[in-house]
Amino acid sequence: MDFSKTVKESEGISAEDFTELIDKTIELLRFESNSENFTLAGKLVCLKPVGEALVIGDLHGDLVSLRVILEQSGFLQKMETDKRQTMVFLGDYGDRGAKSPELYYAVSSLKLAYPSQVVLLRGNHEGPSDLIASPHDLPIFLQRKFKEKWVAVYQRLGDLFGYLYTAVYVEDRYLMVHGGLPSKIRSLQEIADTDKPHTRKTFLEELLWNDPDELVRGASPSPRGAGNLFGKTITQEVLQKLNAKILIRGHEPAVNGSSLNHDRKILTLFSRKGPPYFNKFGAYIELPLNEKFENANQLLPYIHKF
Ligand SMILES: [Mn+2]
Repeated sequence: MDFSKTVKESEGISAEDFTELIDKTIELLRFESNSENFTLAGKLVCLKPVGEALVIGDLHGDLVSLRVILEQSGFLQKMETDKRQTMVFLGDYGDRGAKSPELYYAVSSLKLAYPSQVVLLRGNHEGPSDLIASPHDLPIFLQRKFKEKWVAVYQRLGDLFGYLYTAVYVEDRYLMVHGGLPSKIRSLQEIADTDKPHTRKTFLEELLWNDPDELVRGASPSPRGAGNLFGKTITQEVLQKLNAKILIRGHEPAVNGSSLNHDRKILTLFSRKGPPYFNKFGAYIELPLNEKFENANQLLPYIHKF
């Protein structure tokens, strides 16, 4: 896939063609089944421990950073020569960046071009319609781009959000989500079930919105207005219950693009740059999935910043 071409396309695209691409992505996700690289259980993607995964954090309409990541890593070529290479996005593609519509176009195009090698997770900015992140300026950027046709495009994007996955799991290794760990979660099945309405208010909200906190004991309501802050003991207990060693998540900016929490059991990746955030660098990781690591300190050699 020629990513520069996709970027150019995304810039001049009509509302009709944009909607058509989103529709195709929805159809693909709706009928998606197990592939060479992953098995699917509801909203959970179980990645096989083979090859490498390029994991990308929040992008928030920063198309330039996505381009830099793909160029610097050469990962599209790697995916083309080796079908066991996978790309995982941790969600939050839109809002806060002028290129938000183009970013949804770009990640949808990647999924369509490499269906068995790309995983799109849901961020809190792709939340359900009754749990919308604020400020939510995607509608403004859509309106600028598509004029009076923006509403239909927005509705289809909202439909797409409902088809995105909640988490990636690599057995005995990683759990990847946008936000963080719900204190009361007991099994992977409960993550798989986050497409069911009864789990919506409990686990989905927390997986999309939670943040680790070094001082909180247990869990306490998040100052974000949704989700919780969760403490170190929750990280230990939940990772053990789910048979994972390290949580990889996005959601929070970090000065150097990445940060560690909770005795190095949590890696946060933030991949966009520029206002309104203060980070000097964006970061991503190229993770060898077959290797077993005990803590995120051991992942540092695989993190790249830009
Ligand atoms: Mn977020």
